[in-house]
Amino acid sequence: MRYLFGCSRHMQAAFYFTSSSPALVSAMKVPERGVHMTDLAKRFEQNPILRPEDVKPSRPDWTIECLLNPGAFRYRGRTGLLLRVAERPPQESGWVSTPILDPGSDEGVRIVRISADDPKLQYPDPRIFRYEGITYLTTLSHLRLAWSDDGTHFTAEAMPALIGEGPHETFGVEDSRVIQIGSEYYLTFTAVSDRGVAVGAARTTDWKHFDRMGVIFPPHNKDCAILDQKIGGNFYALHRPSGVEIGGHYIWIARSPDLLHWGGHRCIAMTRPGMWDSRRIGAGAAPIRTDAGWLEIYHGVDDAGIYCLGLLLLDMNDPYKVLARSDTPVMAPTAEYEKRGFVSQVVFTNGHTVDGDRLTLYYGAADSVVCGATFSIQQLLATLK
Ligand code: MAN
Repeated sequence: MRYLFGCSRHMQAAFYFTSSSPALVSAMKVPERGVHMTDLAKRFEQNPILRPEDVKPSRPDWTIECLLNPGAFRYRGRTGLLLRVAERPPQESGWVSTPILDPGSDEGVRIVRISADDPKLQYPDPRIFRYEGITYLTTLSHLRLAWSDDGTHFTAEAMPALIGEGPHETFGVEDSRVIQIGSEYYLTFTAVSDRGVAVGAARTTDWKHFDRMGVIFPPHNKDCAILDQKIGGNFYALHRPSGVEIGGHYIWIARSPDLLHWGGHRCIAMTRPGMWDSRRIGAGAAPIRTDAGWLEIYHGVDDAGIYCLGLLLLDMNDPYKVLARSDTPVMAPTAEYEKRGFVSQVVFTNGHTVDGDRLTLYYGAADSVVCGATFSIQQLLATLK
């Protein structure tokens, strides 16, 4: 038996279940890219550096479907990644099931299980489904630490570092961004629930104890990247609210005296029709301080649903001012592990480390595995001239 669902996100895609293969299958044609670009990423030879099978599921009877989009930082001479681990119960033929955090239940988790041929089920995208007026995620994500001495070979911890807590995170926590201010690390992440998609924040000094700071940007908002230095007494954060009927998925900036109370919101970058970032854009990791200004690596999605990376350069003393922006991406899904996966044609980053001119970017490839690549910061800046 085969169940077919239309797909609006990728016009070329169909997602179906078969009785021989119970897992969700994404059958994707790779569209030809019409944009001329120079891919400046030097991908690690070891890619992918972490795959779902390298990590223990948080429950023995669950499957890790995707290991993706890590925050990155340095701590006591080592590189740390805060991985997003997306799990669910093994999928049964003819059924869709996803876990939801439910503090009221015995195990703290409830499984939503729906017959795949129920006419009320809508499956527009491998990441979500809709049923009886509620949009669910197909997986439940938590954040897990992995450590490395050389920035390339990582070992993941056995237990989650952060799992969803309270009513605003019942569908999980995703895609962390990490900055260091003195001895304190400050993280932002996507907090998902039936109440919406919001930005949560937490602080730590030892990567063992986390001080939760609650929701800092309410729904719909994600992709929050904070500058790691104050300018004129304020912190600045890039964030991505989404317009409902008017507007779109654009990058905004806000300022705060204390990393908790944010104001002075302004939209600084919109999508560009006909270009590589025509459908949606969102910030990556924290902007990098350079001689030319704050360099931000952001993701853009085009009309075919392809996720690429490009640059925004913000004024050093007034980050509301955009000095330059990439006309073409600096990295696009070209490797096989970026072209095919849970969501095909995706390079997505929210974590990097910087050592002089060398930028080491950690990224999720095809929403399935974690990879690394290096760039020269001067070479990136030169593309903006
Ligand atoms: C969204 C988020 C990311 C994901 C990309 C690509 O931006 O859900 O976590 O990596 O889509 O699917």
